[in-house]
This record gives sequence, C-alpha cells and structure tokens, in this order.
Amino acid sequence: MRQLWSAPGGVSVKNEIDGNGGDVKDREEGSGLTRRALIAGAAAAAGGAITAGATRGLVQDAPDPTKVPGARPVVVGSRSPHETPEKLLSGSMGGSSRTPLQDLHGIVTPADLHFERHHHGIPEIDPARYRLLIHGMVDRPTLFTLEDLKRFPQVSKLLFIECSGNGGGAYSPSPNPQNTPQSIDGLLSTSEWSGVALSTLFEEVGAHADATWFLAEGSDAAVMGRSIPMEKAWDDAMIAYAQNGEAIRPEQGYPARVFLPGWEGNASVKWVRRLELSDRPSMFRDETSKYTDPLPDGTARQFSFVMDAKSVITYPTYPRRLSEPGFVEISGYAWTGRGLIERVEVSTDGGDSWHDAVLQEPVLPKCTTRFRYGWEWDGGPAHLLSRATDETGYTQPVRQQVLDARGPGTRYHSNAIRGWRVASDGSIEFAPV
Ligand SMILES: Nc1nc2c(c(=O)[nH]1)N[C@H]1C(S)=C(S)[C@@H](COP(=O)(O)O)O[C@H]1N2
Ligand SMILES: [Mo]
Repeated sequence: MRQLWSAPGGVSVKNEIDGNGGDVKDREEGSGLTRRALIAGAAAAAGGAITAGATRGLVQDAPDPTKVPGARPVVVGSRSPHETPEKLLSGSMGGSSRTPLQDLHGIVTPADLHFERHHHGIPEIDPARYRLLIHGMVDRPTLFTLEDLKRFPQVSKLLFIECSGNGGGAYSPSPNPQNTPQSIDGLLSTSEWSGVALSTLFEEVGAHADATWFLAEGSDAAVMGRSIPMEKAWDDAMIAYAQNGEAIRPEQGYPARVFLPGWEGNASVKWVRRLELSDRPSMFRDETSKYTDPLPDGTARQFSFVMDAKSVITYPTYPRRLSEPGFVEISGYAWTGRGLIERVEVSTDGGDSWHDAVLQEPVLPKCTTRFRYGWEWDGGPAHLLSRATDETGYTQPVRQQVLDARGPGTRYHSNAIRGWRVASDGSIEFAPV
C-alpha cells in the first residue's frame, strides 16, 4: 500500500505500509525527512527545514487511523494542518493585523490570532533586563523588575481590547460589499489577561493624593506614550504580563503592558517602561494629532477613552454563501467598554422587525459576549443586522446618527449598526444601514 503525502514547498513523502501487522516504514523523497519527522516537525516548530508553516495546508490521503500507530505526544502542540485561520495584514512597521473573527467560536481569541497594532514594529526585549520605572508625584520612585511585578497579588480577567480605529471602514458612504467581519472589525480580540493591579503598584510607591494623571511610555521604536487619568488606575487598570495562561506575546507587549479594560486600545501602552504621575496630561503625539474625534462645531474631542456598545454578526457573512433554505444560526459578538452587554437584537429584514438573540454565558463586563439567533431562511433576499444594548441602557446607533454627532473626517470610535445582505442565490454582502 502506498500513500502520498504532500506539503507546500515541494516536500513529498511516501509511506509504505507493509503487509506485516501494519508496521509503517517511512521513506521520503528529496529532503531526508521521514513522515514521523514531518509530523514532529510540524508539532515542535523547532526550526529546521520543516516548520508548522510549511505543513500548513498539508494534503493527505491518510491511512485508516485505526490501523496505524498515532503520533506521539509533543512538547508544544499545534493546530491541525486542516485548520489555517490567519490574521489579515496591512501596512508594515506602522501596520496592523486583524483577527479572523469569522473563524472563531466562543469568546476567547487564540493568542497567535490576537490583532496587532504597532506604531513602529515589535521590539525585542530581554525579560531579565526589563525594568518598569514608576516616578513623579510619588513618595518612593521605584524601578521594578519583571520578577518584582510577579510577586504582587495577581489579578486575572477575561477582557476585550479594541483599537478605536476599528470599523473605520464602515464610515464610508459606500462601504466595500466584500468586507468580512475580519476586515471591518478585526481590530478586536479577547483574552484572559493576568498581571498586577495598577492600584497595588501605586500604593506601593506612595502615589500622591493630588496626582490626577499618569503617563505611560513604551520601549518600542515609536516610544509610544499616552496620558491616563488616575481614576482608571484606582478602578481596574493593570500591568499585564500574561495572556490566556502564558506570558503575553511579543506582539502584545512582552514582557509587560498597560491594560485598560474597556478603553480604546491605543492607551493600553505595550512594552511599558515608565509610568510618571503628575497633575496634568502630557499631550503626546498620539492624543493630539491622532485618536481625537472631530465634532460638528469644528473643535475636536480629546481623550475619548471608553469604547461604546457595539456588535457584529460573524456568521453568516461574506464570503460565505448559504447553500439552501432552512435553519441558519446567526451568531456574532457584542461588547461595550461600559460594563455588561444587556441585550442583543437581530433583524433579518433590514430593521423593520427585531428579535432578541440569546446571550451565551459567560456574559462578563468589558468582555465580548457571544450571541446567537436561530433563523429559518426562506430562500428570499434578507438583510441581517445586529444591535447591542449595554447595562447603561445605551443602544448602538445607525451610521447617520454617528455622523451627525461628529465633524468631517471622523475616523475613530465607529460603533454604528453593521449589516449583511443575503441574496436569493445565498450570496452575502457587507451592507450596514
Ligand atoms: N508601545 C506601544 N504601545 C501600543 C502601541 C504601539 O504602537 N506602541 N499601539 C497601540 C494601539 S493603537 C493599540 S490598538 C493596541 C493594540 O494592542 P495589541 O497589538 O496587543 O492588539 O496597543 C497600543 N499600545
Ligand atoms: Mo489602535
């Protein structure tokens, strides 16, 4: 019996199974690798010619898995080669990558699919040499090592982070019908973040009662900085060093970042090296030239920290196509920086009628909430919308309401209702209202 295994990059491996108790003799062509080595290589991602990436999309006419020995345990697991979710890249050093929201289930974002936004690339930081300086209006200016930070009592919470530029494409009067949940709203991810509460650190250094702001500065090539009101530190801000149970990824700010639950992603300064307490904002480039919202009277609103309620259907959406009339479970995410999502409504007729979606547990504050709505598609044209209401009673507006509240050139904090038009042939287009 001969099976042909092939992988992109021209590696092909032939396996010969002899007629003797299913013993497998591996033989390869070309690169001196056995099938077992190929599998181990995919799993261990330990360098060498074959990496997890090289085996992506592995096409296999695999033997009956009950007739051959399975693969051995590995030191680091990997995704099935049949599953190839990817982030969507744009830009280079000053670029971003977007989470494939339409490929995910539940609420947690796998760490390697977490969105990224860097203003000048990802720095390489040696954790042994990492230091966080806290100074300014404090009794005891202090340099903390990473180990110092880990000795404090830990906080751990499931939280979303979202770039305030997320959904900017939906402001367009003629949005691209080929948008996907990822291209329109993929600057959104959810992880369990663990670290030390900023209130703990600020008590440790003896923060002055009259300090009203602190600045956070990163050690990336952009030396990105933001000013943050002290109230956020006393409320729920943290210095995070872990994400989904492991050290945070270099892309997310390794070895430590500021994390401001529910606030625009930009202020959660990654690779943080310095916090300085003061009695005024520092007016960094990223809070004057950027991340401000023009208003109709010609002024601009600064420090729009909190992310307002929002939702997006992630299934069914472009480029998927409904194959036949019948049951379709519409599903997506809702989230708000103001606390809990209280309600999500779904419309299948462009907003003429609305139905309550089921909110899947857990429903957590400042975290994405998964919603579902069971729909019977009759095979005719439909227009799917979702709208979220948060615990303050605030409901997601339509696009025109947001535009009326803002001045020309608005780019950030786009939380208007998203939509998807289904044609009778089952094809789907991005179509907000
Ligand atoms: N030091 C530093 N911190 C940063 C940035 C940066 O470029 N440098 N980008 C910010 C922006 S704009 C966002 S939206 C979030 C993105 O976090 P993530 O890449 O972990 O998703 O990090 C913020 N913190
Ligand atoms: Mo951002």
